[in-house]
Amino acid sequence: MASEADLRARLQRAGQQHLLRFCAELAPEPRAELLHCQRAAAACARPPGPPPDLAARLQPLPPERVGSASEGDPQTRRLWEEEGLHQIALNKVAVLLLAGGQGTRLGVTYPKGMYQVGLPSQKTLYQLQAERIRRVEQLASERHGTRCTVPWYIMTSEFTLGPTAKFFKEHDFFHLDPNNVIMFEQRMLPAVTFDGRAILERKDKVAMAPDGNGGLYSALEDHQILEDMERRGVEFVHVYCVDNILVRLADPVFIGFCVLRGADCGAKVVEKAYPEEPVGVVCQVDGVPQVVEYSEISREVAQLRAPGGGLLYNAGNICSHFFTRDFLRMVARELEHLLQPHVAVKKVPYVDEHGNPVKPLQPNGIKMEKFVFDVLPFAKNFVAFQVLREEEFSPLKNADSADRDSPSTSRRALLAQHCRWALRAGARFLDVHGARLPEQPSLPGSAEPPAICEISPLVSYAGEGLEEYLRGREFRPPLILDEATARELQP
Ligand code: UD2
Repeated sequence: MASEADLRARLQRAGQQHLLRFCAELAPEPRAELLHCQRAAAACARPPGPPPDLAARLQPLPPERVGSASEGDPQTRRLWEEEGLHQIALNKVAVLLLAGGQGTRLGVTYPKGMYQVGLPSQKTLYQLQAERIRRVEQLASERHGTRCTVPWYIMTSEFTLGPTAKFFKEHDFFHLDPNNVIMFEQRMLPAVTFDGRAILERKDKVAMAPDGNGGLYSALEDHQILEDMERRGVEFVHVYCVDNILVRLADPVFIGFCVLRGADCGAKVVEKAYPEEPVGVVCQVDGVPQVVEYSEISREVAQLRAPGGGLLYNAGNICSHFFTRDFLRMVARELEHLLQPHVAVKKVPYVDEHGNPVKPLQPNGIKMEKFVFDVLPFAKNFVAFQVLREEEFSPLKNADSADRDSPSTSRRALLAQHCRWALRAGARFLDVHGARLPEQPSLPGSAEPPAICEISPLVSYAGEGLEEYLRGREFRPPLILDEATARELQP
């Protein structure tokens, strides 16, 4: 390990000598911790910004690389679903949650998975996800007459591991077997000033932040996750974003589509709602599949229109990825060092030259993040899978003061979906006077669904199996169809 003198010299060469300004006054332990962090800071090269002349190198994905959950014929969709359920029944499918983010835009200090968007059931995002795992295991078991397990890997960070582990223990892992819920921590990277100097958060601590959801690949190696997957027989992994309330964990249709196409890498996409929508664009750069993040695509390119009038670059990444375990192993062991950090401009608390803590009102530094989708160019056979936004994508990013991607929009999206499912299964809703409520997707001039109806994931994963409980029945809202109510309604 480098001596303090070597390190001081190295920091001097890297223009980071300021980091040792308070070193002399520190006690031995925090001093050692600070020196340890300097090794990370000194190693951090100045990340590149978005590549120049990107616009000239972009093309939309060719149609042959894109499948559709809604446009294909129902028979094909059923084939995909059958294949997915078969792989799940063979214990070959796992889900991996990217849960290391700090959720600053939402304005909460705890992990986003613990957030309640105000559903009648008061369920959190973590609980909805856990129950979807249990339901998809049940669907595969019933279809193939065998018990099966979808292991749940959860990548956390220094900020989220403690509270998440405590939350799961307090909720008895939502009745999942704790042996099948594997939490592991991603690495951290130092925050730096605009001229590349690491920032002191305290006299004895360099400001650090999680290394991005692309930190997954080194974290897989750090914690022998791929070996654990191999021991369990897992071949296919669904990697997903914590804050999409409609996320379909281990979606059999998506898994089946990717497996039957022989893909090693897949990404779910939705039609972008507007040019500036904060989603990556799945496209090709120099003929190779890639995602260009919303923070790195130019306004001109984002606004380009296709001949039909729609956005030319309309494949919006929803952070829901399919990988084979072999592909993950190749990336983690051979290619991870090629992943370049991206620059995120942030407000980073720091100590000034007198050691006084300062909370900046304007962005004063950058955090470097790797992106999970930067591995797409390494794929031998990448496929995109287009899904319906109203069925599969409503991200929780902002506090309710925002008009998009907020707790209210998330809550409405889920309840509107369940209301649609119930009406499609033959339920009818009545108002307080006993008159039928309108059956259109939402009330006139409002985003609220015509009736409050929440269906537990334990009763239905994607709207299936509801007719036996609902056909021909009339309900006064709110209808909460959980397992107990379903048993009462059972014919
Ligand atoms: C992500 C996608 C974007 C689009 C959007 C949809 C990336 C890089 N960008 O943008 O293309 O799909 O979501 O909502 O995926 N996370 C970690 N560790 C970290 C940072 C983030 O696990 O160090 C997790 C985070 O907890 C979340 C996911 O990665 O589950 C996405 O992170 P985000 O919300 O910061 O990404 P966002 O919304 O900027």
